[in-house]
Amino acid sequence: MPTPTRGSGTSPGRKASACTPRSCLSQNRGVSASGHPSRPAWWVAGVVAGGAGLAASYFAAMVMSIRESPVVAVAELIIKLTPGPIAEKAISIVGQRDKPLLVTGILVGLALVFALTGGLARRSWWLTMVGVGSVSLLGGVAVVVQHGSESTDLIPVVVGFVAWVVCLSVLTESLRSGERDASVSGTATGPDQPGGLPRRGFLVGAGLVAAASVGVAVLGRVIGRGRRQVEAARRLLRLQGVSAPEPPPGVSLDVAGITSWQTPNDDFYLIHTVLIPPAIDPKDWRLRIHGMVEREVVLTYEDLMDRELTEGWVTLNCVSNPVGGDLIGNAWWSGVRTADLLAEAGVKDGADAVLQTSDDGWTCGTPVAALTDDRNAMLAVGMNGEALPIEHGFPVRTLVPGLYGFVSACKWVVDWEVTSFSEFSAFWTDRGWSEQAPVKIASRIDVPRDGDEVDAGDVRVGGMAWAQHTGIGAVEVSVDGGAWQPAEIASATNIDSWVQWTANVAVEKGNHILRVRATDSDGLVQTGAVADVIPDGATGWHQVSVQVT
Ligand SMILES: Nc1nc2c(c(=O)[nH]1)N[C@H]1C(S)=C(S)[C@@H](COP(=O)(O)O)O[C@H]1N2
Ligand SMILES: [Mo]
Repeated sequence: MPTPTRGSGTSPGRKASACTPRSCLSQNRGVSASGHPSRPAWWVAGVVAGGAGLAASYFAAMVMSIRESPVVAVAELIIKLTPGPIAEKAISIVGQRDKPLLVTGILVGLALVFALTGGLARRSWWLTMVGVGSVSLLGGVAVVVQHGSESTDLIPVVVGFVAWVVCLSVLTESLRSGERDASVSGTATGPDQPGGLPRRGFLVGAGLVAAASVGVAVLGRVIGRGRRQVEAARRLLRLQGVSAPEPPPGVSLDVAGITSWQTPNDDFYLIHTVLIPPAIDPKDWRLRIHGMVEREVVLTYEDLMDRELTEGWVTLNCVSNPVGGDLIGNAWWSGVRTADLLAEAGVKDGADAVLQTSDDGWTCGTPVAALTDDRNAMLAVGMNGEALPIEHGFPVRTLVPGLYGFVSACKWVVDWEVTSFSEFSAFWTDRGWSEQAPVKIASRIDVPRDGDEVDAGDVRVGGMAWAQHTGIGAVEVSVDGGAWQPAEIASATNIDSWVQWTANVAVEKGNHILRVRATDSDGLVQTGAVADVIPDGATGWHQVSVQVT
């Protein structure tokens, strides 16, 4: 971080902070005569750095599909705070262009503020940060008071703030070192001296930052527009046949702090390799089923929706979920059975795999057997009663109960090549993961949490367990490696969803280790042997340590 500099000869601090923008400028101008001809360069640094902050916040807002940039939030706040008569007067003067004019006015005002912070940075970095912080805070407040805002809407403001500070720090540092050189040599070879290296360095730096800002803003605009259109198309969809039931009775135990049985879409874990999820309009979506088939099939979204939908509660697991981890969620999914689609295409003898490709180029290989047996493998269009969220694969993704996501749950799926495992290698298998990967039996303690302090006596322990596509038969807990004690398990409505479990265990004062293990409905007991997530899923018993007082 740059440190406050001398330079003007006046001490920074109270005096500078007390001046109005106008007097600041004139003070600066006065000082300018005393041998520091670089003032405009500092203003330029301020404007370029502030512009970078704006561009970064706009980009973040577009990528996150937040309706608008913080600047628009400020404009809306101003509109809201403007007394009616004044607003009417303004509108009668400028007419329909009131909003673009307001935004332009804010941008011009911001440019002045940016220039000021650049000038201020020369005298006091501390004061500069107060200025930058106040402006960012104003943006944050405007975002928060917007109707229906969420806390994540603040991310673009934070991104903009950081970009602003970083760029201002870098650009002013190059000016500062120029002034330092000048004062050391006692001659006027400051940043504005022709041929002076700091000056050229500064100009190149400022030019690069400005160009990058424009690039980032344009990219944000392109992404934002595509996403907005698809978001709009998604909102307008009325999915015939997609229902949104409540969780079945009995699946939820009354244990404080236990994970909810149904995972809301907003809380559902996200794993994908692309930075920016594809935005696909349903009317542009196609799935081509080809390869070792009797007849090639090309499906449109309408074709899919014309079919009978299958629905069900299914838990989706990530193979990268460590023991006790939370890369897992349970939702109500709606879609078309993959078995029906593959029957239509007619899988030829010898084909044992479907190579699935996403619109983003990601691939996975899924056994034909899992896509055609009696499990409800589906091309999903609905998640918890609404159209798939864009991040979860809108408009269509694959979902195969019992297989980890990396070998089955292709999001934004557009291509199915029916083939054989010996013929290809998919994205994660190229990176050391297994070709085939059924979900392993596992269990997790949610409460108490690792490191919690609990009262001596009976401690209520609870968590989740899953043995996908086999079903959970029993869950047991053990204290300090002692005998396994049976836990109560909630009613399991199906074999593809996780279950909640709970147990009361007696503990005495001191430090204790609680462990859990599950048994599936075939009698297979979860192994305590510890294995890493690579290549086909972690194993081992989850444990927490508690302090009993
Ligand atoms: N296109 C695409 N699909 C993908 C992935 C991906 O990286 N790209 N990741 C997979 C993995 S590893 C998992 S665990 C699941 C996660 O699905 P979710 O993000 O909807 O929870 O999606 C699968 N589908
Ligand atoms: Mo995953």
